[in-house]
Amino acid sequence: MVTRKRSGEPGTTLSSHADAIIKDAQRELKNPARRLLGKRILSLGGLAMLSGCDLSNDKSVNTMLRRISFFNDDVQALLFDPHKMAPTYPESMITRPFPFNAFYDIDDVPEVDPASYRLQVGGLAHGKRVWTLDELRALPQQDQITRHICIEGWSAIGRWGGVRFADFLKRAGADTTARYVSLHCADNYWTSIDMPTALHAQTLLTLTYDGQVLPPKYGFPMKLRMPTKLGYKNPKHIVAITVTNDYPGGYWENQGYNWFGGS
Ligand SMILES: Nc1nc2c(c(=O)[nH]1)N[C@H]1C(S)=C(S)[C@@H](COP(=O)(O)O)O[C@H]1N2
Ligand SMILES: [Mo]
Repeated sequence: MVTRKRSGEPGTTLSSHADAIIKDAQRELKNPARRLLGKRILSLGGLAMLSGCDLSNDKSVNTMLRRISFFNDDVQALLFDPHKMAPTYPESMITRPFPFNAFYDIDDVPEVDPASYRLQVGGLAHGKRVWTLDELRALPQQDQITRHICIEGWSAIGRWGGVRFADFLKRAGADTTARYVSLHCADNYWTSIDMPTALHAQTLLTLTYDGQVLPPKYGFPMKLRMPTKLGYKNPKHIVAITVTNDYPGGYWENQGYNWFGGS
């Protein structure tokens, strides 16, 4: 493998990005606090070899970045502690007003009709497959005040209330040995998460925001809130949940955002 610079160009953004990612990964692996990764040191050799890949075409750069990103997912999954709780905050620290964000403008927030709304459960699940809003509201509820962190560089503290997702998955008869849960939204946004995060005690299928019915801008009628994951992994307006072993990707993930997306 030969490293070649594109002639006549001051160095491509993609390859310098790749260098930065490789340096970060190497630093991470050298950190003695990351002993857990001992088993993974072998992969570092593979990673170092990748840095010598032919960076002269986008296809090879993309392949390399994808490999690094999958490696990064594995590392994050390995470091994820299912019993470690994300910080919670007092009511006085709630950010008001809480910011809105989506891949479109606030005027284009989808309007979901509560009467005809049905949550569909598909894939590896043998329990109840269709849920009305009233049925979701009848399940045991709890509240949490946590920090939402958006990759675009802002964070905010909010209060969400709803059903523990682990409880819901149990009632839906989900196969919790499956790898992924994918979440499809009324605005055609979608994302997917690893099963350990789906079962985490703070992962809530939320129906309320700050004690009120979840408003449209924050995801009416239902949003999955995970304080252990970045904002883009927290889908709003969910209409379908699929339990699967086939990698489902996601709206932003398929455009390069890291899939695990831990915060
Ligand atoms: N359905 C849907 N869910 C989504 C998004 C979206 O565009 N559509 N954007 C994500 C991103 S990037 C962020 S930061 C949060 C913003 O949630 P908020 O409007 O409640 O602050 O929603 C996430 N969930
Ligand atoms: Mo975000």
